[in-house]
Amino acid sequence: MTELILSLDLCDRRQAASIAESCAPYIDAVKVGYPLVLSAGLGIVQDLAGLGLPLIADFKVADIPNTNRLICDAVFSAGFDAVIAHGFVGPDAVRTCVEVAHDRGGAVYVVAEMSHPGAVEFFHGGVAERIATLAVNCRADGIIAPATRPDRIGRLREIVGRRTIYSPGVGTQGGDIDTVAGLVDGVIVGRSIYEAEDPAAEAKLLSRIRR
Ligand code: O7E
Repeated sequence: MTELILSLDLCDRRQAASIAESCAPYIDAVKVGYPLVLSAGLGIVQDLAGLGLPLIADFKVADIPNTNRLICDAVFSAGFDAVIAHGFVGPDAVRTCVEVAHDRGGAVYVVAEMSHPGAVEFFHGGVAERIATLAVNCRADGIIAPATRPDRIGRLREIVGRRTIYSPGVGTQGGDIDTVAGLVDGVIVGRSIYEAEDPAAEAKLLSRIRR
């Protein structure tokens, strides 16, 4: 089954909670990042806890090991179930995230390659492959790979094997959900759902990938 993950990039606490609640029957997890936490505060985690869905902290953690440890400790203390980290910071920094997450019963997903056009500037030419290898070596739970470039997902899958691949970039960024769903473990969708006239109806429509 391919998971459908709602990217809740809203800046209003009540609207975010209400959209997440209406979409909950059709989704498998909620991804919360800087836009929502910086606008609404960490209390949003408690608002969303009642949904009974895994909450993924998309803070793209990218610092020295000690700072990564402090960030990840705070993430799991706040009630998140998983954290997204950058891999370009190197194995010691990623391993620290993995240690904290696994100690707390959580998961770490490492960004191997990003979905926007400019990502090719640095991620191509072997870097994404090296980050995916690093994610495996550091025992991360999975990677993030771009729905906008399905061929790249295939290449990164060769490296990570059965580890989880979550993929953002469908809909508004141009990726095709049906093409990508067969290649990954979960598809991350933001604006196509939360900007729809009826977010729950759109989530229900996209939830066909869960079959
Ligand atoms: O384009 P949308 O509205 O469907 O939102 C996509 C979300 O995925 C948004 O939060 C964005 O920050 C995130 N994202 C990408 O779009 N591309 C990437 O390469 C990586 C991410 C991301 O979430 O990384 C961690 C999962």
